[in-house]
Amino acid sequence: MRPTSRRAFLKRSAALGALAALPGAARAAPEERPVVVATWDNRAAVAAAWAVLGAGGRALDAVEAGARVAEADPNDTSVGLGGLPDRDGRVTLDACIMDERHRCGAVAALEHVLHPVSVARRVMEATPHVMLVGEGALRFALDQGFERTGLLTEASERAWRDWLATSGYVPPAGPDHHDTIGIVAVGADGHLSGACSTSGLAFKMHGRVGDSPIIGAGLFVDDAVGAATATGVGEEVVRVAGSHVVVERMRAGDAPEAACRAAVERIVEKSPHDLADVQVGFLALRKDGAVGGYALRPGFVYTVQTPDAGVQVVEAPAHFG
Ligand code: SD4
Repeated sequence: MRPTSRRAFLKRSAALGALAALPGAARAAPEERPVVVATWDNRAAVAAAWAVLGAGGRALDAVEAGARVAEADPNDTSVGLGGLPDRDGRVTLDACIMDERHRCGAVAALEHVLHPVSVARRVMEATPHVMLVGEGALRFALDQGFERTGLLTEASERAWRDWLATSGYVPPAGPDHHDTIGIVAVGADGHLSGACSTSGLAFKMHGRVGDSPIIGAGLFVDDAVGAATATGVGEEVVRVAGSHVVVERMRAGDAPEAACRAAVERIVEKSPHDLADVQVGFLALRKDGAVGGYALRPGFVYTVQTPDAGVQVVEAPAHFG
């Protein structure tokens, strides 16, 4: 544990004035730990993770606890219970988790299980594999004692039926419905972990998997450097292995926000698609506790908690500002 006083924090912030003053840059100062940061306004999830970290717990347990909060929230329409279904009306979930030893687990297109992040952790801990999908993932989860449950709520079923009535059965590609949780943390012991959980793009084709369960795309952790996670249109993130780009840029010396900007710019440079309607946001946590984010377009916020600055919801700067 490395307790930091407000005065020490201010002194460091002054020394790092340029970083602290960047528009949208979170005020987490280097050497401030523990730190937890999550995509979007996920304050309840961050609080759950913080409770684990504050008790001296592992970052891995913290990010799992945080992701589980979003998964159980019926009002979060992009994750777990109440997540908007695919175009066939089925809620299919994607999640992954990664720890400080490069151990990782993932599930994709998993149905009927409330906490895909915990199934992903079980894949990591109890199998020789990294990812299980669909029916196999469900069978594994049930074998492991996870309960089978319904995930479609009245509200999400109504939203699906409304969409069916007008959509011509074409999955939307726009920037709506983004609340996916990507959550990364560094513990007081200086070790990093991350998790990501989503129901994917609303009304997607059945079987579609985005970036969120893909190690290197929706999440990447390297305990020597930092951690990164992504949200938004997963196809664009997968195309550039986005979270891996962010971590590698930090390894090369970029600050977290600059590393996220580099990944966004990679998408802008490489995408074969018109990005007019597309949102992608990256979030990065460096091993020393510094945090930053960057998005394709305005509106991407993230929630960060540090010992001295408390909880902040920060809007990331954007490429198409
Ligand atoms: C996906 N990246 O499945 C996810 C969607 C998302 O907030 O982030 N929504 O492509």
